[in-house]
Amino acid sequence: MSSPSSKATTSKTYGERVASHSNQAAKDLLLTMERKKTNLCVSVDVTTKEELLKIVEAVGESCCCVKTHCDIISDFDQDLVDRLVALSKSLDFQIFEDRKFADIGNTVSLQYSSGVHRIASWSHLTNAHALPGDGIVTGLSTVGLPLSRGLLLLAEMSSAGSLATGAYTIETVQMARRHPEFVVGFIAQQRVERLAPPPSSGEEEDFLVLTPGVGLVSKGDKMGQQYRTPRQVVFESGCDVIIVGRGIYGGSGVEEWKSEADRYRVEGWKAYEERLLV
Ligand code: S5P
Repeated sequence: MSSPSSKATTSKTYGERVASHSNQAAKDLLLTMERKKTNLCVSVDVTTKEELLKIVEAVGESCCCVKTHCDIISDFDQDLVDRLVALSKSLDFQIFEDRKFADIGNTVSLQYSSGVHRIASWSHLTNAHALPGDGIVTGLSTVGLPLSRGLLLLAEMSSAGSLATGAYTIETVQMARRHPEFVVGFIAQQRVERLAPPPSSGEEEDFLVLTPGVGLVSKGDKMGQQYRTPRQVVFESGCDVIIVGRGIYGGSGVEEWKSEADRYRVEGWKAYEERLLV
């Protein structure tokens, strides 16, 4: 049998992959996934604090990560942050603010550290578009690295007609490789690092691929969203984390949120176990 380090990323367990990461947020996410047997990230896109906390309380046990859009919450305040962070500890999940930064380095460093949201103070992971060039990573890393945060680059999107394809996706992978201490992976629909030429150093690399556009029932919405199943995402495309929003919180109350979250957890984990056997 080959040693864990010589295996392909998708043949390793999440636990085995911890050693391939130097970034603390990446390590913590993988450890959480292994410990809780879940590769589910729940996207809680609701507009009030109480709604958000109620959903997180219901789904927190089933997921490794909760994804937020803090700028859609009308009564966002420090109390929400304190309660969300407390839930992340008691229910054992990471927090991912889906901020999709897209400006020059100086501006994003201020957007990340300051303003009403002070994202870096509470969110373990955040994400950015590669569009502005390497300065966006440098700007965010000056704030995030001292706090042991991690960054995901948007290499592809789930929406119809996305322009993040081809050379743009490959350039995004190359950008990630230039910042291995802070960029821990991608938002993408497949193992995008395999689209780019292998790293020139010949060194082994390990990126986390978090994938939105996941649904067991719906195939999409009226605004361009496109859904695939957990099996298509994790087994067929080799992605690591399924991001599910309306498929879970679209349910009508606590019991339904809980059972839907657990259903996605089971489906995602089954697909991961199946891929380990290949
Ligand atoms: O390509 C993307 C990237 C992201 S982060 N497509 C997406 O849908 N997202 C986010 O994932 C989106 O902003 C939303 O918060 C979530 C998908 O939600 P759902 O309700 O469609 O599952």
